[in-house]
Amino acid sequence: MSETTVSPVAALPRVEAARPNRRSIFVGLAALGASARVPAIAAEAPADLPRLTIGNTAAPPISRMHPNFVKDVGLLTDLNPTNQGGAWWNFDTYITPAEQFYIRNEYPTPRAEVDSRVDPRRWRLKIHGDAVERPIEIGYDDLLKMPSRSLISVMQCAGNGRSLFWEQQDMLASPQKVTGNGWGLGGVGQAEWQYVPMSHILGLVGLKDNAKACLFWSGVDGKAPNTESDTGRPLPIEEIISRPDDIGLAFKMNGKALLPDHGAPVRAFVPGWAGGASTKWLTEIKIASHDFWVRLNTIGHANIGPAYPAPVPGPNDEFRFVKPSDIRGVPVTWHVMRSMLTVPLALAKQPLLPPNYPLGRGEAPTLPHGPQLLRGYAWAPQAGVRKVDVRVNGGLWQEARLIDPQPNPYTWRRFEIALDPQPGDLLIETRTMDNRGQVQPATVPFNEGGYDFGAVPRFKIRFT
Ligand SMILES: Nc1nc2c(c(=O)[nH]1)N[C@H]1C(S)=C(S)[C@@H](COP(=O)(O)O)O[C@H]1N2
Ligand SMILES: [Mo]
Repeated sequence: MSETTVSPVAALPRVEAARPNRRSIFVGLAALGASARVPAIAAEAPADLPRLTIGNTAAPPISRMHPNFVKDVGLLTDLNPTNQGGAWWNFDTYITPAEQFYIRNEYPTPRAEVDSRVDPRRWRLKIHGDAVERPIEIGYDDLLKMPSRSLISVMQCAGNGRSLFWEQQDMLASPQKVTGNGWGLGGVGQAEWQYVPMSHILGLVGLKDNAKACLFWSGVDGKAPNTESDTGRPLPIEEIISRPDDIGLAFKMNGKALLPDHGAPVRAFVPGWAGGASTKWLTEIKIASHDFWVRLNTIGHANIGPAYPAPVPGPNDEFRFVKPSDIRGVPVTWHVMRSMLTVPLALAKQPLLPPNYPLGRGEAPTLPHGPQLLRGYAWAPQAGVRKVDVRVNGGLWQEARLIDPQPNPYTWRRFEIALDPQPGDLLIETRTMDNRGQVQPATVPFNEGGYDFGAVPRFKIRFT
């Protein structure tokens, strides 16, 4: 990666002012109850959640506090007790504000008041293993004194877009049954991350020639406060050596100290890779002469299916909370290319709709007919986005206008396309081409966990 340091704020493209506000063309559905305010209650998945709005940013914000998270999750889709999805149809900005940023947890967010291990004054990070010369242990203040960089990057769950395995590829029943969170397309956001690069950390501990893998581990988030966690993710050491200034230990998100829900005080930051590699509430880094097998590269976060032959572990590999027979597929790594329009998906087939999803089952979003701009986002972190094409009802692909520059390949770019639809239903598809000239495919092979849905997404819209 050539450009790794981006000055905060100044680098953020500002394009809003000159263009017509797309928001003004959106109408809320009558049944949305857009102005309803929810009392700040601590119930789990209340059945009577008001639905999220569609593009109506003028509506008063819906507040929703949840016992398993610290921030207000009122603008997020209530997937289940530990996962909150972004409402991508309301995304408008280049950088995703914290209140719109998805949360993907295995367990409730650990809080400093309850668990001192995530209190910045008490936090400790142990860096050790048989492939380092000088094991060290550092505190938060030590980390803040180290040289840091900042990078704008997408953070995305590998399971983002899983809903489309159900909607577009009918993978609902054995032998092609996909299970997991119905993210829609909201398991993604973009932030500016400030981090101490691994180049600095590796210099401190002294990397030995025998180094094979690096495990980022959180000993903190568990089933109950102050218990042991089983969450973390290894990377091949070559991955870090090939971009040691891009991967690091993040302590700020969008210029502010990390929020508890996003890994405070310190999380791993692995731009371009599925979010599972960016271990939150980091407490241990182990660099070893062997590979590691954990939940998030075996049972979870691995592509398991006929198209994905399982790797074979080495004789000295380390297993944490899993066993060799749990290795059944290919661990997810780099994000595949993606694109999306900022309209909600018509979800007809997925097993569970989030209770506050703005549309009923099978319902398509409605927009007034006539001339208008539709907007979306595209990202392809492995090579960067070259262009985005859009087609309507299976017609010719037309190039969309890219709005944002791309300061580094890990960032997304907004795009827009002008349409003048008559009343009626349209099927709109979006397709990213990356800088290698590859485009999103029409379908992707089956995998049990529904990861890496990189196929062309289809958006059904009813113009009235
Ligand atoms: N300790 C810990 N780290 C974690 C997770 C977790 O559950 N526990 N979830 C991972 C996954 S799967 C994703 S997609 C990202 C989500 O980051 P976010 O919640 O800040 O958006 O965190 C990763 N890091
Ligand atoms: Mo994830």
